[in-house]
Amino acid sequence: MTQLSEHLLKQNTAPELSRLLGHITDCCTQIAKLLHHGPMNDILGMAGAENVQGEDQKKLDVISNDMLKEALAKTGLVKGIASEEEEHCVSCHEDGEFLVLFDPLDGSSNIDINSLVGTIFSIYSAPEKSSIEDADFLRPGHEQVAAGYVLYGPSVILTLTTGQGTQMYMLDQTIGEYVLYQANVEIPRETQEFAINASNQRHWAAPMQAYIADLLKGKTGPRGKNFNMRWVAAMVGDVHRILCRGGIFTYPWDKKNPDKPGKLRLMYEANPMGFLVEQAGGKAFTDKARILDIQPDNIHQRVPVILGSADEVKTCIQYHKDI
Ligand code: AFP
Repeated sequence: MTQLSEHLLKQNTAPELSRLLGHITDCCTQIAKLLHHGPMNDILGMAGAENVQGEDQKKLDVISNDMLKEALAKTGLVKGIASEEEEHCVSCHEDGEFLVLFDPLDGSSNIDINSLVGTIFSIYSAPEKSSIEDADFLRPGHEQVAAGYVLYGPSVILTLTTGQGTQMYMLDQTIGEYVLYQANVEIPRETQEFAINASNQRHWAAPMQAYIADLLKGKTGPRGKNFNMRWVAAMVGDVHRILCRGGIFTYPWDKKNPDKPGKLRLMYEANPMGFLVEQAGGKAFTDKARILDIQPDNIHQRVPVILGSADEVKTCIQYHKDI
């Protein structure tokens, strides 16, 4: 079995990036251990505070954020970090070569029901200046040098891209190392499975209403086939399923929050997932544009997201052009 470090070497990954990925994944292994013992360590439940997005923080959101922040600051490789749980970027090491953005615990509403959660990360090369500010992070997703997530499920899975395809590694708990188990993941172009929070249906815009209505008509409808539905409520779990067996995932704009362009965050959710999905042959769009081409205007910017099997994403986007 090929270990992560060996595999990165085979792919001629820059040694500094390999080291950084080693530090991130080691920290995720520690988060996985904490999750494993969650109820015993009294780390479930609310932290009693809100993050910058106005969302209630779970204790584990705060703990995993602090763990990653501390681990990355120590490496000397990182100039600064930005996180879902931090209002502004945090400076780390003035000679650091990388900027790292992360959602320390995606899907944290799943923690208390022992369901899927994960850590999502996005890596850019750092600008050549000694101090950084939020504006230095505002670069389109196609400039990412690496992106990935660690899924804390029945197995701990790292899914990673450095721009040479999307690879999956599994944590071998006996040696504490991630080993390659699925090289060059390919998302099937076509699918019969979709993921959307249907409880928001009455709030969606007309194109999404029409698209989902046609999927639900099944074999006798305009799509001529039956569709299955899944919703994990953790993007990391839904995207993992799509990487494994195809599908379309969407969190569209809805008029419940008309001033917000979407729910999901561009820089530490949509961009890294978009990079992984495209590297596996899928597509990742808002309702208008390719996600990786968006010029961000804020580190916590939100976007509508439509991603997954290439042909199905194209079909969904077509509804947004036609209606
Ligand atoms: P957190 O990162 O705050 O846990 O939110 C998870 C998430 O952003 C994304 O991972 C899910 O797809 C989505 O929220 C679920 O949202 P609903 O609760 O509205 O279904």
